[in-house]
Amino acid sequence: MSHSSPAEQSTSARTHYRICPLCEACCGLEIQTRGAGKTGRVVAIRGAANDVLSGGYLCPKAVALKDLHEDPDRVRTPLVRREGRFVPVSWDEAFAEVERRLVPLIEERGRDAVAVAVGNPSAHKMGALLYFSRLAKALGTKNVYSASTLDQMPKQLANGWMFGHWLSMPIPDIPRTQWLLVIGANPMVSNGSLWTVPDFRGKAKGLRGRGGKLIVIDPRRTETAAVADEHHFIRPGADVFLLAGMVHTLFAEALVRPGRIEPHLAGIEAVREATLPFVPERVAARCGIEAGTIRRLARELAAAPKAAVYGRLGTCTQRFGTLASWLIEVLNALSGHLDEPGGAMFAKAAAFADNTQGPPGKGRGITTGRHASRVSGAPEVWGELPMTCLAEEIETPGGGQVRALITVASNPVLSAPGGPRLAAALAGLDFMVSVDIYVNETTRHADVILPGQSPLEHSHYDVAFPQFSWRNQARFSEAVFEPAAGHLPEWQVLLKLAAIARGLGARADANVLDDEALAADLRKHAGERAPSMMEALSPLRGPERLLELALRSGPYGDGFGARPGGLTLAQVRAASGAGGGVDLGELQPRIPEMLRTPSGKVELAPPACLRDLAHALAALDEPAPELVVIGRRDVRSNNSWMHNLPTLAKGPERCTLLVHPSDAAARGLVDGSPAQLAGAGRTVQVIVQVDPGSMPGVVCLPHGWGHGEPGTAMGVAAERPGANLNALLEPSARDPLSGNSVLSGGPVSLKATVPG
Ligand SMILES: Nc1nc2c(c(=O)[nH]1)N[C@H]1C(S)=C(S)[C@@H](COP(=O)(O)OP(=O)(O)OC[C@H]3O[C@@H](n4cnc5c(=O)[nH]c(N)nc54)[C@H](O)[C@@H]3O)O[C@H]1N2
Ligand SMILES: Nc1nc2c(c(=O)[nH]1)N[C@H]1C(S)=C(S)[C@@H](COP(=O)(O)OP(=O)(O)OC[C@H]3O[C@@H](n4cnc5c(=O)[nH]c(N)nc54)[C@H](O)[C@@H]3O)O[C@H]1N2
Ligand code: SF4
Ligand SMILES: [Mo]
Repeated sequence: MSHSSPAEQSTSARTHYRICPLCEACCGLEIQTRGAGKTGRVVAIRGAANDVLSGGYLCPKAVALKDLHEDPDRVRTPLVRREGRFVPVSWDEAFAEVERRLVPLIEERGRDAVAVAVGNPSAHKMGALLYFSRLAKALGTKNVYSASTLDQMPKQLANGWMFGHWLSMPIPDIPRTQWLLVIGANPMVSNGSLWTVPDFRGKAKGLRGRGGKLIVIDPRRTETAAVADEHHFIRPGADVFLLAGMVHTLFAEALVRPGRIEPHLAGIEAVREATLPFVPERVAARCGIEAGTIRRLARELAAAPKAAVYGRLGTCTQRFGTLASWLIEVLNALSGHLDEPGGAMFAKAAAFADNTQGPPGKGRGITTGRHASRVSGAPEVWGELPMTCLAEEIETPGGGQVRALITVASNPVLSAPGGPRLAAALAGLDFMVSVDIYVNETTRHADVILPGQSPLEHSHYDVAFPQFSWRNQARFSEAVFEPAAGHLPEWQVLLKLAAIARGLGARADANVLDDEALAADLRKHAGERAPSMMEALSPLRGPERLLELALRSGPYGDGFGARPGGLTLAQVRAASGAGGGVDLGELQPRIPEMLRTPSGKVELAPPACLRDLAHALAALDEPAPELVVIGRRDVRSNNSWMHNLPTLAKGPERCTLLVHPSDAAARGLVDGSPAQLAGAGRTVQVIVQVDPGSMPGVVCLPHGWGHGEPGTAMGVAAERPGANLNALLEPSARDPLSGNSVLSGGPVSLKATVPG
């Protein structure tokens, strides 16, 4: 294996296996290192060939983990703002500063005066994900915000209503399907979302190789469309009409055949009635898809023995995002493909999945609207308010006004519509804390920055992603490097902040708090068995202890001795340490066992969806703006924070505006033209890239750019700042059911930049 001379083969050369934390594909990596501690270096990063989920696949981002670990701009010590400048301080000083500023603010202004915002990278850090809720609970604030309302809340809400839990997501059983319709997703680039599917390219090739068919619906001829059998442009935001037209066709042409799950479905007749007006001929113009095509897609779906419809970001980030997410699963159910091998199936995760806990087949279901945002009255959804309400909650005086903010791995100044307005609001806060790894567009406004560890410095297990993985599995990653002396893991940082919020003081011991919280949880859920379980878990601490509990009490677990031979953390550790993980097999049918609705049925016709469908019908004939903007992702980028990694930042300019040749010609633009793109009262400078694969009337700019703001410290990113798409999107444009932002189809105008 090693080609180095004996002298170079120091005992410190090692191979580690680590789940990649950079996107939802969760690829297993093989990381070679040399040395330890401060001098520890990553020598090579490859795909782990025997990984049970990803089988050796990786993308260019994984290699940049080395850059991330070594990035000189990554914050490694707590920072406190003194006289306008960040000064490095000890952890004790940083927490003392938080206590000094936060506690009186809560006493004077009340708990809702402190907002908390959590972002995407936390989903890839076991400690951050498992302990964020402890912080939110300790704060006791209504002002909880996250990236979910810039992303997947519509899908969570629709599936929550239909199946009884927020994370019960049907996913295509891609190794067995013969017909796959992908709507508003680009897994060739994103590597899948709410569908953990490393190497989508290989799997799509397999599907087509066995005579199957892949169809893509997208306003851009994407990288995924390029490997598909068919691609249809759709006008941004029109998915609800296409999908309702397909459901209509299934009923009109007597193609509704749910099959095995029929006895478990409620509301079929209500769906039929509600979709009656959505005749394909009536919706075709709004979609930009011919009526004949809409009917044919419905017929092919019904006729295919194994088929699935999958929708993602593009179907969520629109006015009728919840409806689109709902109708996708209605199509799967009515055509007999829901919960069938080769269809849209549910994973069965080894740990942390609510649809494996409690009595099977029935549950409390979900509720929303337990409170509402103060200014816009937006309903709470899964304990959160829409991210785009944060700025107005800071700006608007009155009782409950937000005066302090804690961000955890969140960069809403770039990732949320109305970013520049939010930045101005943040500048006016009384106090702000960021748990983050960079001084960026958002965290530059903080008074205290508490640095997260490098992902190579802590152990990891994916809490969420096995709940939607293409194959059931359990994998654990040990830390690759020891953290620097005294660098607290994020779970301890969050517990310390929680202790301060609860009035226990900055000196509270995170380990003691952790023991207390777990003991209380066990007393509540395990009753008499609590003391013996606590004892059994005692060798572990923090997130690893929660994981051991979840695995052993999970569906494959040893039940703390009740099911000898069942999973324990030690087993998962051992199997993962060798670079494979535990394979738990292909997806299995799970209805009715996985249902957690109060009725014990799949609720095909949630009342709120039926009501909103009437609004969609009323909006069918609204005039279309002349030019709209959509977003895109790039393999070498990830949302807003990986532009500082040299391996990914080099190469061609990535933040370009794709423009159809006819739209470019009409404005006198050519490839490389500088241009002004305006929307929602703001203008940004862009570079035009003429693209015949764009839909006429639709321009496309990636999000997460707009670096180089004063006060940021990301040197590489500032060299090629790019333009902030979210400056041009209207923050009040939301799907009212889920509170999710409309990121797709915002009206814009475009003109050449006049030199001078
Ligand atoms: N217009 C438009 N806007 C979009 C989207 C779109 O498609 N179009 N996509 C949306 C989607 S899907 C999402 S998920 C959001 C993402 O938006 P955010 O949740 O805001 O995530 P990022 O933009 O990736 O910013 C991540 C932040 O976490 C920090 N960070 C990175 N790693 C770590 C770590 O290990 N620990 C800690 N503590 N901090 C870390 C980074 O420095 C950065 O501040 O953007 C959304 N915004
Ligand atoms: N390389 C890379 N990978 C990533 C990320 C990244 O930034 N870079 N981000 C990660 C995150 S946080 C997420 S949430 C996932 C998202 O993963 P995906 O859901 O695959 O999201 P996108 O790649 O943005 O693809 C969305 C598609 O929807 C299309 N679209 C836009 N508007 C509409 C519409 O109205 N209707 C339809 N039908 N389509 C529309 C867009 O053109 C785009 O092709 O990717 C993750 N993976
Ligand atoms: S696709 Fe790339 S970024 Fe995503 S998990 Fe795999 S290696 Fe990491
Ligand atoms: Mo996302």
